[in-house]
Amino acid sequence: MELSSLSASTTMVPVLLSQALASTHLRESFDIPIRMAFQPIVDLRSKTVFAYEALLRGKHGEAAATILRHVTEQNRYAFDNACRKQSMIQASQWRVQDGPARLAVNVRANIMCSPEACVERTLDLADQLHFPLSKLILEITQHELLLDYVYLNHLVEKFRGYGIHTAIDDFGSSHADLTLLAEVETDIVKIDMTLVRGLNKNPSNCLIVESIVQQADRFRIQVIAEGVETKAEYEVLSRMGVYLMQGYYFARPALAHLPPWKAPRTSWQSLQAAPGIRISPCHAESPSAPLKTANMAA
Ligand SMILES: [Ca+2]
Repeated sequence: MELSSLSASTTMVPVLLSQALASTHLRESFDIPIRMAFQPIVDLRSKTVFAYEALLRGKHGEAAATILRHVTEQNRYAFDNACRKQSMIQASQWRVQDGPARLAVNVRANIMCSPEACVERTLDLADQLHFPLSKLILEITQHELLLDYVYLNHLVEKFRGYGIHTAIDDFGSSHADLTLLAEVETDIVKIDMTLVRGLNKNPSNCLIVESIVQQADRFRIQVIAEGVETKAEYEVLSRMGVYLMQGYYFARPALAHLPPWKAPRTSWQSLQAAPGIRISPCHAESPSAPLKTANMAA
């Protein structure tokens, strides 16, 4: 593919990119064996799996940290490629591409790892593995997005042109800058588990999440809530109109197969406010009380 057009909007990134590609160190391979655990992101509206996120593990299921400690600036690019390749291999083995669900892959590429090369390499890998591009979601962490919004929008558009979806990952894990949703037009935003966990008992976090949901809705960005572990969290998020969720409440990650998930007894639809009623889901004591903020349910 033609990469030169991607770099036209900035100068800093291409310079560093050319330096990076010139470095022989970045051609190192990543030799530590890895596997991926898959965790479903569920669609509570349709009771289907929206996507499976591939989560890094060691060969025998060791935690991601045991692998990440071997990642250096020199092998980071090879590591990132190895993760995407392994994710697509396992997804192909489990025939993800034959069903409605997508494959969500984390992109850890930082400025030295060339987001442009990430596009090219992802296309090559998908081609080699016959994995349909329309089935891919690339999750890019908020930290990576701080590089250059204009430049990254070019990348997002490039991916979109190939039918690949993109998501802002871990949104709110550091500085939840709502303008980011307007600046970088990804298809999806994933709200970080640090905001989601216990939000039914934390009015501040609840209101932050509600603001993110409202802002995303304005820009027609889909919202995924990460780290949902309890019925109460599920219910508050549902009342906000969030219908894509991921977390132990639905299914834990699995290494050897695509894990099944269990729909909650209380349906998502039953948690929606009646048309015309404005309620705030952030009132833990009296969730049905009339409120200050609008319910985001469509
Ligand atoms: Ca992720």
